[in-house]
Amino acid sequence: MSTYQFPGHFLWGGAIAANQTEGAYLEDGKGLTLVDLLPTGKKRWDVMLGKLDQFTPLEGEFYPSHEAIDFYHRYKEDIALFAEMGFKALRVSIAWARIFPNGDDLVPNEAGLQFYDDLFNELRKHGIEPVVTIAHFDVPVNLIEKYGSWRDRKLVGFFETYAKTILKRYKDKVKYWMTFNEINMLLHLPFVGAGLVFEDGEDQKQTKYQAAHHQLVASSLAVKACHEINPDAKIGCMLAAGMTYSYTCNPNDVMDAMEKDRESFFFIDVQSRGAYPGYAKRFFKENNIAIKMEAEDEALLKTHTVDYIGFSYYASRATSTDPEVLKNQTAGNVFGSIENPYLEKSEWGWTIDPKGFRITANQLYDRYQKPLFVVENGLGAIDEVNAEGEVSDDYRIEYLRKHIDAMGEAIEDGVEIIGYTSWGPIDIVSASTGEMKKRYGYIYVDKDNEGNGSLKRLKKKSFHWYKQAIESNGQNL
Ligand code: BGP
Repeated sequence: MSTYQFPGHFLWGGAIAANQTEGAYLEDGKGLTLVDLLPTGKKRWDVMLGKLDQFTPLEGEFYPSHEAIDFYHRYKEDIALFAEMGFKALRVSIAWARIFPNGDDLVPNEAGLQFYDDLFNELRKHGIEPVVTIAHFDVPVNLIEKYGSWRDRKLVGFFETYAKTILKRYKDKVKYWMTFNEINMLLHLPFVGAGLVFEDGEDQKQTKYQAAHHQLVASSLAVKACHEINPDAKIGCMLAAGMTYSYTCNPNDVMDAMEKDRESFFFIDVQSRGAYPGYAKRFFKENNIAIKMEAEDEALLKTHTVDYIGFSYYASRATSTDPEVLKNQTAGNVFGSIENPYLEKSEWGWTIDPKGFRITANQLYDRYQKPLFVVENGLGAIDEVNAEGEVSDDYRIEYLRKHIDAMGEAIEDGVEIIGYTSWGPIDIVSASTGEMKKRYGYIYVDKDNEGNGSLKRLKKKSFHWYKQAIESNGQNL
């Protein structure tokens, strides 16, 4: 029997992103974003790593974001299902290119603005709080082609205009905001995180950290604007979290694990504490990285820090400095990791580690002393519709039960957590693979990897389980 208690106004719900869900990729004036250029398969990875400089869509290739699950036209039906589960919150993202199709337009696209008005109205009608990510992996293509994306300081201004536009427009409808989804992803998937495509021989580290600086400044400008526009609103950062274990108690391994975690904390240290940490300055010096700043940047970062720490947690990582141990790399992870013999893995090689979730939450709270918001967590798995037309996803229930329990334990440890929006409450396109077969949902969507299917929605077994978890405020798991 658990001893923990979730807070009374805990924001239970789910999280989706525009580019993985909406489809309608050129409808009502929307411009192309980088995700619209990501096909399925191996080429997707090449582009995501910024390896290709030619990313024109090719005839015959399948681009999953183009239709996704057609949420753009079906959101009412989907929101009704979320409401039936008792959702208190839905995390969505706004597609930058629905609002500014080219990213550098002088006036916003009214049809795009109207879509999100309608979406937020629908959520409010069901008593569901929208939690909105301003940028979730979808830089407008024009900004990549014309400016080289976030490597150019001009992106800060374009982003600020976009952020101010939506912060103003939805100020009476949205109370919770987030700036950049998984901001640390910029280091691992530079095209997805920041639209970066590298020239041959380019100093990639220099470019990435300069782009990171631009995003950090842009993020603090959004925080500033948010607080000015609506002093009651809360705006957070968003980290792809997951702690790194040291493989042994050898201090070299422990140091290595600390440094790996700091690659990610670096971003949040700036967004939450308001300054570049000493270890980052040392890293820049040792790697000949020179960040170009403008006079007001440091003051801006210092003054406009985030209100809460949003993070995703799927898996933990492990590291070693022993070349023999390093040979045992796990496949399928965006973050490099060696095999952890104590943990099971998902079909995509992601470790299943609920205790790591509790440790991660404690780590983040110890470090930042700000409310945490778990804005992604879940199990990507292959689901089968059985002969009775049902999906018995007990493995998913098992994963979520253990993770929600671990979150309860973290709360009992004294960690302040304001909400939990599990990833992909309805099946959507996978970000890393572009596949439909990697499913996270409580609601099944009839669509396959090649884009075939009726798009019909079907409640899985986990639908009823999550409903009861929410109803009991996390007591009945
Ligand atoms: C995070 C992203 C999401 C997402 C999730 C699951 O990195 O913020 O956009 O999709 O991971 O990843 P995947 O879809 O690759 O399984």
